[in-house]
Amino acid sequence: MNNLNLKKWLVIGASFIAVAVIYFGCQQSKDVVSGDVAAQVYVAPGSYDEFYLFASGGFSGQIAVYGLPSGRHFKTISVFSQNPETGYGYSEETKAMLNTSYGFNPWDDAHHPEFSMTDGVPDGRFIFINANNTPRVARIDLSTFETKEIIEIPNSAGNHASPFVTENTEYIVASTRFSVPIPNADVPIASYKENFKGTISFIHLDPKTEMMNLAFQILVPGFNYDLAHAGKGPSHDWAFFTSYNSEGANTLLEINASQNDKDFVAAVNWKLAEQYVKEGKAKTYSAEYYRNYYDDNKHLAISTKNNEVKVLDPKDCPGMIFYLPTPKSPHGVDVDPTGEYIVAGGKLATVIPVHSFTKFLKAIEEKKFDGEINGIPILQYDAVVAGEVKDPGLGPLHTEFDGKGYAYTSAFISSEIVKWKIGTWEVVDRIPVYYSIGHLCIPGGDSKSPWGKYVIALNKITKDRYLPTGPEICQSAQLIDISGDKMKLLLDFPTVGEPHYAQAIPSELLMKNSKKFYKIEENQNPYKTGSEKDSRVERNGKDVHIYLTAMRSHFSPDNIEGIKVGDNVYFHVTNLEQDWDIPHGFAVKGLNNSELLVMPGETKTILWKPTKFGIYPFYCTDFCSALHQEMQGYVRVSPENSNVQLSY
Ligand SMILES: [Cu+2]
Repeated sequence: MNNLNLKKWLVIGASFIAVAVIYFGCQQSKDVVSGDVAAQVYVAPGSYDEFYLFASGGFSGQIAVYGLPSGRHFKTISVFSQNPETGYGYSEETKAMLNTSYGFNPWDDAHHPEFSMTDGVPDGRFIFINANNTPRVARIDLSTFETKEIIEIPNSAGNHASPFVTENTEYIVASTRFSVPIPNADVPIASYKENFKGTISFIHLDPKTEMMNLAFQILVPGFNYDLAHAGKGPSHDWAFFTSYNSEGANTLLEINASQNDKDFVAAVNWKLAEQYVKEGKAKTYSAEYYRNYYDDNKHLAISTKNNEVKVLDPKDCPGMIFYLPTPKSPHGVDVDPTGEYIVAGGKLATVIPVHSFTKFLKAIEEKKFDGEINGIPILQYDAVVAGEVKDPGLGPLHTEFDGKGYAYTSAFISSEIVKWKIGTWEVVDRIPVYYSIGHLCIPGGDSKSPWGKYVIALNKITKDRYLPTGPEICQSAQLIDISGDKMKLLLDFPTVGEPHYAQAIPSELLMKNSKKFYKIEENQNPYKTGSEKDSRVERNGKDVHIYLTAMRSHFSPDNIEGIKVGDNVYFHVTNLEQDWDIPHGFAVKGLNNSELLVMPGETKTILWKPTKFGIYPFYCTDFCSALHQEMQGYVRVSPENSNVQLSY
């Protein structure tokens, strides 16, 4: 073959490959997304989505709110991280939300949102979420989409197995991923087996005040407690926690914590634990932890410090906690809508083990134990297991339910969702996801009564699915229709931060309670300015308090003189508007801080410490009206020793 002929063949060959790629490529994408998909996710302009999806922001420390089926991003709720977009954690009123026993803590890693429930069904009042790094649980009010309360959890590290709620939100449960000395102590790390312990915490939600309070903790062996779910129906009194590292390794866990064929699901009878606390069986440990509460009338966060916690030792509390052997390094633990089946996701297991609650009770009665650890009886695997789902995909992690007798399990390594039938344990369908799914979410999918229309895959890796954005590509959610026999992929949408877990709820449950503005007459902020005529500037030594009002389209006062270098200038901005969706913003040149975003009827304060004399404009940062651009003012800053009088 001469060169020309070779070239010709190469061209023909290349063309064939190109055609084949286009053809098979199209075939593949047709197989993945077909038919009337666009119509199923299209929410026409002006129309509302059917569900709200609340996804954890992972290392953003926040919660992102999306509509379903559209995947439109509506809001980022500030929870554990400062947010310069709203001033959360920067304004004087909100800083205290981020107080901890380690000081002001402006960031965390948020993983698992969980709705409050009534009778085992999400009720639309609150959503809770955990902080993993500096152990905390937050409560977000779903009428305002604002974080209302954050409680720190002492004697804990890596608050991963949290915050899952009992059937009527009696308790929010939390457990330690990292075991540590309890109380914390300066000991050699190699003394892990001797000195390190885990805890399981029960946070009580007061039904009247709706405030959180750390009711008690249970001291458990030093494993890594990973995830949790409370029981429901017949298993109402119980909560279940997965654990791995029953080996007690403290180094190179990928090998050293993967030795045992089975680790454990810990089953805790919280009703009995409650009883033991009442009977005085708990020991009081000194432990410093904060509770931060945002008062909606004062528009102000208040921190209180607690100094002790009640701790139960399983050795003193028979019948309170049992271990269910579970293959192998289990991750998720999920309870089906009937409350009978407890499904574990062994990330290194070849099957999905499903425990039976009925068999579990019977095994306890018949004392089918295989020894004990630190006073916790270990049940025999065969005595508690209801069945195993064979061939569930590689790396099964989490399971949600559709309320029609099926379970859906995410498989991280094989990047798929596997649908299986409860009772027969047979796999009936599987669908690839793109890629490396962690959690998955069916609206109400961990409740007694799921709205089983969609499953949302929460994916860690999206290489080749989106436009490149530098070294980091977004994480992603995928919407999958589960209304028919076969799962059908409908939509990909990128997420804010890492969506570890998400929960969704019908929009109608939240829309009707949505708060439109705060009543100005109910505003009890100590720096409130009730009307424009009360706006003023007051000096108290080096502290200057500017009582500023905002109303379309001006600030009052808007010319302020007599501020000096070295002053602490507090801008207390009250938004006098009494209408929906009219926030005003505030920023002043050279402000070493975030902006303020002030909702109608609210007062918010930002601290400014001018370091150079001159003229400093301030303005409204949130477009509010046709004359928004006119909404501005000036501050004159004079040298420290100047005798320019205060005027406004
Ligand atoms: Cu404005």
